Amino acid sequence: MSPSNFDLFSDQAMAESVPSSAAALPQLRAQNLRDLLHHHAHAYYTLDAPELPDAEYDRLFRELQALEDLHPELLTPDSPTQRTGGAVLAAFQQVTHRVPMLSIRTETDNEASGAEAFDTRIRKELGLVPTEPPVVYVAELKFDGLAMSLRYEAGLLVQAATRGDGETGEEVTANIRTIQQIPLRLPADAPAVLEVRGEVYMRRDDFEALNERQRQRIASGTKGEKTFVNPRNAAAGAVRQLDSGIAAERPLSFFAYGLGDMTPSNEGGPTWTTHYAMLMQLKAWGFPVAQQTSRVHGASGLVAFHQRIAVERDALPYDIDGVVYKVDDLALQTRLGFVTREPRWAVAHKYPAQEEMTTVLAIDVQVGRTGKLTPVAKLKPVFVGGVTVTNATLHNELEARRKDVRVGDTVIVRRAGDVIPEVVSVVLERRPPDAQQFTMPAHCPVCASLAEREEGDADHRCTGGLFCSAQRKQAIWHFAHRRAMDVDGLGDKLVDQLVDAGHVKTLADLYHLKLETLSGMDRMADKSAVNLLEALEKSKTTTLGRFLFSLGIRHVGEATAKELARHFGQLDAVMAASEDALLQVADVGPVVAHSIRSFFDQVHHREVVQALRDAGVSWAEGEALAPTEMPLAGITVVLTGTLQSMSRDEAKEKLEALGAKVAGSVSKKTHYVVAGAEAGSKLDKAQALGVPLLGDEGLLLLLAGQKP
Ligand code: I6G
Repeated sequence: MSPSNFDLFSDQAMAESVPSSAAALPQLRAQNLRDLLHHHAHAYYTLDAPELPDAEYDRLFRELQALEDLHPELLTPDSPTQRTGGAVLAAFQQVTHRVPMLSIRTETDNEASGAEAFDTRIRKELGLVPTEPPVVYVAELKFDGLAMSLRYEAGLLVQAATRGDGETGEEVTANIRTIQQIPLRLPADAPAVLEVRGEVYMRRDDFEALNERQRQRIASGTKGEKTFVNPRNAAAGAVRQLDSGIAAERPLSFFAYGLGDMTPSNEGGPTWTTHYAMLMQLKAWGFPVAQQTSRVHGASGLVAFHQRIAVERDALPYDIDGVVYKVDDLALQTRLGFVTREPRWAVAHKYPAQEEMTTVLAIDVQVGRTGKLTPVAKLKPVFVGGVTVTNATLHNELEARRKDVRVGDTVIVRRAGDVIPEVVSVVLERRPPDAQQFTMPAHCPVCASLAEREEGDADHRCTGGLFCSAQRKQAIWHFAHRRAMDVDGLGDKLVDQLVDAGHVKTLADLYHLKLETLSGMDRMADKSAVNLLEALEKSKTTTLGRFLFSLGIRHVGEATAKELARHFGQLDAVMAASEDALLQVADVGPVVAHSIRSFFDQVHHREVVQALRDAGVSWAEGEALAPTEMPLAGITVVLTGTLQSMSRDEAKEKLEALGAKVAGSVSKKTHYVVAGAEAGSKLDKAQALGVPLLGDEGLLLLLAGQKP
């Protein structure tokens, strides 16, 4: 049907589509409603371009249903009301295909060379010499579904049959009628008899929604329900449903890719001479044809298509297992003919499967650099998505429980693109009777410290911190950070090497490193080793705030560490503080207080602290000062531009140590803006608001406790 056939359905025509005289003629109205509903179902399901709100479609549908109830003689087999299913069969009838449903040869080579091999074969069969032009092919998608033959007589869908053994299939018309994309009636220019061949499949989103509904049914105790392992399996189940009412609840889709039997109508035979033109004709008659279908030239065209679809594959809303190449020219197809039951002019070129079944050998718990515990399913090795997969993350305990993966289970593993492999679902029917539900261990499998999950957090974490070897590198890297102990020259790579070589097992080991050890590390010049030792020595003299921050206590950031130092004045006081005492510190809430308390409750953390003190790490311990007693208490300062006397970080630290608040933006509440060279918008804002401006000198006065 060309777009102009749809003029009848334009908004204007729709509004006028029921002349008052027609309302009095149920037959005309029924025909009119069928046309409207066919048109809008095609726009919605096949063209993906709805023209009518769902509610309006439903209203028209109900009107037709009411009319047919009132006048059963008006019911026609192509009525959209006949898609909903309902018929229950005792068994499927056998159907002999008038034109056998062929199978397609699969190219064994999954690489691009598979496409080249097909082109070479075709050229050889056709006796083409290299100087002759490239063969024109049609490249199509190979949907992961079920082959189906749709028979139309006098324009009406009369039969839908599965492939079966290619000669005889099963009649599944009632179920296939429920597929909205399949026309129940063809336009007048279609042949008198037409068999359209294609693939019935289920979209991934429809599959997920169906499985969710199935899970709910199972949970609510409905007997005989199960979830489906993949969209193909769900589609096959729906097609082979004896109760078409159940089939109607399992949304299927369809793509056309070829023809079977055909008797031209009186007006003459087919007008096409190529496969591509035939597909375009099917499209015009209302059948869905994959939009990716392309006419390409020669081996290079096939290879390019194979590569393009490999990239686009994961973004498609349905599964494909490969692509199909066909010689475009129908006369050449006839010349090429068949080998046994496979056309010589077509080949399927597959991609590696993205889902496979395997078994769970164990569920291990891995500890990440930040202490996060991750359950990982250890799988019987399985080749999926082009690689051998032996592990699949289960993310956390909640996720492992949601999927209910158990040791001994048979599971479906998916690996699409470069995404890490995951367990998609469990095949419950194959679960061993004694399989135990997974629970997270109470202790870290690496260091045996307590594993905790905070409220609102999905992840369990090891509380071993500095002591846990799985977290060692992260802990050392954090310790050396510029804002922590500020060990210049101790970067990630060097930390990795020192830990891997066993030179640093705990933080204090850093202060016992020897020049020879450091010089022996990769890309470590003698000079750099000397510099690092100097930096380590310098870092020993620090502040309590920096030291507390460097310990990497969970939830204790730089600002909280400074507050703790200011509040308690001495490390021993922090280490001894109860959660209640900790709650008195500005910005410390119950989660932070609990985290600090449990950190220092662990013997090995206290040992690390002692070892660092023994190695010479020290700071000026003072009496705890109430924040209000500090010289710059209540003063808010903003720093901008490049200062001459010190870096902005240094200025911030010194100001904060005296009780000032260093803010990031200027407001009316700002007491001073310290502006260095190339100060920008903050300076402008300060001037606009009349906030006092200070330079380096003013800053030094402020730090000396004098009013600038
Ligand atoms: O099984 C098939 C899947 C896809 C096909 C096929 C196809 O074209 C996209 N085409 C033919 C001609 C055959 N099987 C026999």
